[in-house]
Amino acid sequence: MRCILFLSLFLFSGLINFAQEQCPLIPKPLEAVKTNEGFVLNKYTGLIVDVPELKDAGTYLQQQLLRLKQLPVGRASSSKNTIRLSIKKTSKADESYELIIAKEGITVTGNSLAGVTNGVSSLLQLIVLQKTENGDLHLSGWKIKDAPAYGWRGFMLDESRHFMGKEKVKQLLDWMALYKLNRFHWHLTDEPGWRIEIKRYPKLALLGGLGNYTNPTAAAAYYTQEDIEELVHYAALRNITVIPEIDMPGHATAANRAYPQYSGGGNTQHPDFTFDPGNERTYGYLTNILREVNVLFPSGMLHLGGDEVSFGTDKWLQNEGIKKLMQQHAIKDLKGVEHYFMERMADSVFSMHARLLAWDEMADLNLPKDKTIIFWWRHDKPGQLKMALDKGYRTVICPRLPYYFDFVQDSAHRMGRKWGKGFASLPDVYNYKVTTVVTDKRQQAQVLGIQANLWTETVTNLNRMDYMVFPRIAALAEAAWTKNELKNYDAFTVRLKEQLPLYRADDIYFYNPFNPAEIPEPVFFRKDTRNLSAQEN
Ligand code: TNX
Repeated sequence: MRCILFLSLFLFSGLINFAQEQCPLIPKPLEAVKTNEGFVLNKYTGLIVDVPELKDAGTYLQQQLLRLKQLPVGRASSSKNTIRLSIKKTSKADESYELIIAKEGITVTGNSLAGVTNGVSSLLQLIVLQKTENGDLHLSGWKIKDAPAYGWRGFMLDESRHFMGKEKVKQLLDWMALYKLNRFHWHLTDEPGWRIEIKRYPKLALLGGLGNYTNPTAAAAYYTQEDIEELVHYAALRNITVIPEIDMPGHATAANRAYPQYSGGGNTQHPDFTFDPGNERTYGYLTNILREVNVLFPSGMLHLGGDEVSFGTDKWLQNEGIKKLMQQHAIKDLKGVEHYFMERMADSVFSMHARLLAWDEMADLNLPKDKTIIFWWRHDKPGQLKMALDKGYRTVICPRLPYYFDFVQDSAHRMGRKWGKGFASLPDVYNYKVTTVVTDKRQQAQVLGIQANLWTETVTNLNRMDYMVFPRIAALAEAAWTKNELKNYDAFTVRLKEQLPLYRADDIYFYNPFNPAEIPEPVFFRKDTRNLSAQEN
């Protein structure tokens, strides 16, 4: 009995120790050793950026220190009391970094701008977790060596169903960066609304931008090309690549409202759902649109959707143009027409020297595997993932369960999707292992990474968006960044608890997994007062 008591006491104190000593960062780093010499950060601290190549990482750090902590850190000339950003060797794709916080100063070293930016994000997270006392921020000493498990750590936002707006997107990008998520997939077109200005076809935004999923008469909402430039730059400073999605040939209703001459029709449930693959002009029209999009998004990646086309192909069989096309090219069925369409559009994408990204339906085609990336979303169709990998495509893993964030995260929740009884709980998001769906080692190397998708049919306002995103975004980040062997859900929740005050301070209306019954006060998003020091006021 005594022995058991001692043993449990021992284990318990071990647990406390562990809770105190674990590095508070999310996602958990590869290696983090605490030292007993910390650093005092204040307005006298200076920033040294070793090479011009790291200028953006320096700007990101300075702007965030000012915004999050009201700490104006200027460029330094001497090397005392400084944060130094430096590069060891140049290797663009290498996202690893080293962060050392010691008494004499802080250093962030990487092999690329991306790596150093990741290190800056880790430093910022350690900083925002600390309170400022009389203008001083006491940081513990750390030696952190870190590298991601996956190069693709994505988040998708659907702004067609409901438009969230520039400031909310910036906030999302801030959190993505703090958690080292590096791909923002922007679903900008769908049935209810077209959300991107195209200069050659102004009605796309002006007419196509009208309405949303719950209110067809809502005022037009869309991003101007200037907005897009601003957000792409904002993301780039944070090591986030933005990938636009212009969905085709289905989910095209909003576009067809603006330019009905390119509509291929639909049915009563999904009117004007598709573009018209039987009209030769459709290809020129869509290519012109993509040319503008491709310039606005320097990622060199164009996501063309390609999902759920059969939802609205009813009218295709009566379409003279399509009949002719089928005859000319000996196409047997409507699937064949869909594939013909996508192959034509793929040629357009490749002519712009961009890569083609598409949902897993498109794995049925034989597109060039070095220029195509497939997004596996149908968790109930593992065969489709296998086919994509067997064909040699590089693949992003984003199965509905658990990576569709429009699914509820608690069985008691009603607003949001479920799959039978299935939903997307925080532990499911955290514990997901790609290796359970991709067992072959060589094929594992074709997996670029993982991504969560927020579809917004039920996300009618900014509070709802927060509720679906937070804190699952933190679990996603750790699933994408941290090696499976190092992940541990219980240890994660200890660190997650420390993040909740930060969410509160940033006016985020989040789901509290520690107190699921808690209904947060509705918050009014205040873009002008966003900072993470509110808890200190
Ligand atoms: C499927 S995922 C869709 C979306 C919906 C989503 C809702 C995909 C490629 N298509 O159009 O918004 O389900 O969960």
